Amino acid sequence: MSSLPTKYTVGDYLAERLAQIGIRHHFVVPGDYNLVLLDKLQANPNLTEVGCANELNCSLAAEGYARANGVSACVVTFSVGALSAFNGTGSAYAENLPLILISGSPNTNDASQFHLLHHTLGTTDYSYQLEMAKKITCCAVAIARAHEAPRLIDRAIRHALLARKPCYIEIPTNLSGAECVRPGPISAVTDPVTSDKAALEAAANCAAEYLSGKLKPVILVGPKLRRAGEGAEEALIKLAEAMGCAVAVQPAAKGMFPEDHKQFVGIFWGTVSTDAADSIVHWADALLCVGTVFTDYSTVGWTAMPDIPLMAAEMDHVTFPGAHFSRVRLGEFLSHLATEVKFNNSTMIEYNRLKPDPVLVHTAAPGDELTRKEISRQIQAHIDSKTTLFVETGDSWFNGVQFKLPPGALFEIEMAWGHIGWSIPAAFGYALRHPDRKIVVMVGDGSFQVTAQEVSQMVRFNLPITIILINNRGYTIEVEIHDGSYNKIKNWNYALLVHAFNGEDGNAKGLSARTAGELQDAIKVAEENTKGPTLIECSIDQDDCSRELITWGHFVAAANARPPRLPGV
Ligand code: DPX
Ligand code: MG
Repeated sequence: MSSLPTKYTVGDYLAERLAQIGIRHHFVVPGDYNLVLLDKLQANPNLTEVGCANELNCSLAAEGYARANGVSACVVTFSVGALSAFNGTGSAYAENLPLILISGSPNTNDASQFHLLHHTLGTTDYSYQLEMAKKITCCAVAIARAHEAPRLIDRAIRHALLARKPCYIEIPTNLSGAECVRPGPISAVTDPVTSDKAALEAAANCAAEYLSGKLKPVILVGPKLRRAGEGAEEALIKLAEAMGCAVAVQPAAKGMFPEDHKQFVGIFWGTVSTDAADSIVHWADALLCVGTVFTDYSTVGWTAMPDIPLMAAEMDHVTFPGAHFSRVRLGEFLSHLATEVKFNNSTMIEYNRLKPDPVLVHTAAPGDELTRKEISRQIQAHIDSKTTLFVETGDSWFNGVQFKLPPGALFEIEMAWGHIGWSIPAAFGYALRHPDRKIVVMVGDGSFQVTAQEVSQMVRFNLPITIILINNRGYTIEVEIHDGSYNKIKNWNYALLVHAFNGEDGNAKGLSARTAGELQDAIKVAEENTKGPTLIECSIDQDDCSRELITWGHFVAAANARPPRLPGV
């Protein structure tokens, strides 16, 4: 700690807070409004600066880092940078990830002198970026004087950590190096809020009583379970075992309840569910929803919205039919309820009757043309306990949720925000925090084209990420929702592109597979390439998409096409 400054500037203060909350890498794109700030962050020995190709990718890389680390930081310049970074910030909001968006801004004298400035809208009101940030973060602050910085920085970071949402900190270019006071104990920023004891007790009693009056309880797990942290995932396993009931999982929560657990009954995704998850969820007479998110996508165009009253256990409150309890932390609630519930395995008995037999998977001959099913078969064999699988928006979602995750394997999906191109920068950010994990990305050709540059950062940092690029020549998921010529895209030579990213010193490998044998060989190359990313372009027929995608697409299209409701109807 001896190298930490004795006199603090605003930039030093921020750097120290980022390091204290466990950030080891901060993602940046430089610009003249943030250069002094970047110098200050660089000077902190506990932070490593990670440059990104553009601010969209920078924000999505930070989004991925927050998935791995629990919190992340993205540093950009005013407007031209920040407006692009708002997209990844929106993702962090929708996906419940505390991403700290930090933007440089104009010199504090310029607004009062009515100066027109570069990188701005060409008006002299520079508050618009802060106003926009307020809509997509849980706390947005603009530092106008150095002495306010400690209070505002601490406030924004604490809000983000507690709410599991992004925050925004704006620092004028002439304040990053301005002196401010030293930081106080970090516990004031990071200490968790604990449950209100009376509310916790009452919520658990109420839930236990409600469940004891029901015959067929089922637990439905949603993506906010992992985001809640504080031991909520472990507590859920204890509760499930105490209840003995079936546990279904939403697609965005895949892997948050172990798939090898005997009470796991599949992914509940309406008519495109895996195993018999939909049958058992619809058979239930009580549904304990733990961190669930119901959207048009997760409910298959609202066709799979459960039609019984829901008991919703959220990150910081629980709501049951007839009662609401504020300030109840999810982990504490689940642990407490586990000690009060009665064992009732009726839904497991029924599920074991309904459970489909394992599907026999056909193995293609080496010379056979590559198909979607053969790609999945080979990836399934490649997934082990150290794998984290990223599945991109597109048919990769539907192929991804079908995988059987062995213990320890992790699954990442961005189903709420659904930004095509997310998986490449997000996997890059995630890999920096977890270099020990075997990271596999399944991404479509259309998505890859949005953020392809970030493969060059995987090259720069020697990250052995495997990218399975499924080239079906266009936006197939959109074809199933609503077709038109706009769903066609320009084909690229993806394997060669990766070689271009190598420049003179990279270790990336780019391969293309048209047959089952070629894919097998390419996966071997990826396994042996420990010094950089390997991209395998898998060419498949344009119409070779999952049955689930087509079915889901039809229902989502129908929901999109509902005619406007007339007033009073
Ligand atoms: C769009 C989507 O090639 O996957 O499997 O072929 O569908 P599939 P691709 O990656 O194409 C993706 C494409 C265009 N969605 O089908 S899902 C609309 C969209 C989005 N995000 C952004 N822009 C448009 N989801 C940033
Ligand atoms: Mg495609």
